[in-house]
Amino acid sequence: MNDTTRRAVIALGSNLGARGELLRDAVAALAATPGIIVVDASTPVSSVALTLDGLDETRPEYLNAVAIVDTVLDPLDLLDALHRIESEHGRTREVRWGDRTLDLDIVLLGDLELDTDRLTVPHPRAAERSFVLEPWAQIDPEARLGRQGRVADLIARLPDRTRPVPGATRLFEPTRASSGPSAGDAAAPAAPAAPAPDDRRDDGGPS
Ligand code: A4P
Ligand code: MG
Repeated sequence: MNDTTRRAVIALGSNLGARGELLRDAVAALAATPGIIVVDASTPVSSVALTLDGLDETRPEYLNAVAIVDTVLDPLDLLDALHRIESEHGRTREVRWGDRTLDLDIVLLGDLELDTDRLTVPHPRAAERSFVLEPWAQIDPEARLGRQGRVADLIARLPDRTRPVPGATRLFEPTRASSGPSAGDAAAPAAPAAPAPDDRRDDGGPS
């Protein structure tokens, strides 16, 4: 931990298991992690699986979402926290870009620019991914991806779109204390939103 609070953007993805529940639990796990305060989180969207061979409609569809957090964790400690949450939610690693119960990526970490063996921020592939940019713009229409510019402009250049999930709800409801444009008070965590009764299902909402 350090004295600097940074605002981070975390991308969540799941295409195996109880996807909607896994994403909601992951946001709750972020909120329960010392040194992390969840500020906001999007509603899950549906996206075709992107594999190393391209978009693959024969693979299970993903639910993707984005969470905005404030954190005093050092970058690698934040990455370790995300890996711990992934492991606790059944994540295994057999194939790169393979099917997974839970993937948590750091899209942006304040204005840090890092390119190390373990961590690259801003995330090097985020600008090409509607499944990252669209849920992000949903909760922060003015968002910027570092030097790559406005998220809304990046979305406009992409060929594909995510799809809304009928009946899905936000993974976290911001409180007045936790919302706002700057990194907040790390001593005052906000509680994750209680799930809607019909939202704790495999797909994040009715089909
Ligand atoms: N790593 C480096 N930088 C970061 C970062 N900013 N955030 C390292 C998180 N991790 C970062 O990741 C491999 C290693 O990347 C980590 O150990 C960490 O040290 P991983 O999660 O083990 O494996 P991965 O996710 O298969 O690899 P990669 O290259 O990170 O994949 P991506 O780019 O995250 O893509 N299709 C849809 N529709 N929706 C998705 O969410 N996700 C992926 C994964 C592929 N296709 C998808 C989706
Ligand atoms: Mg990952």
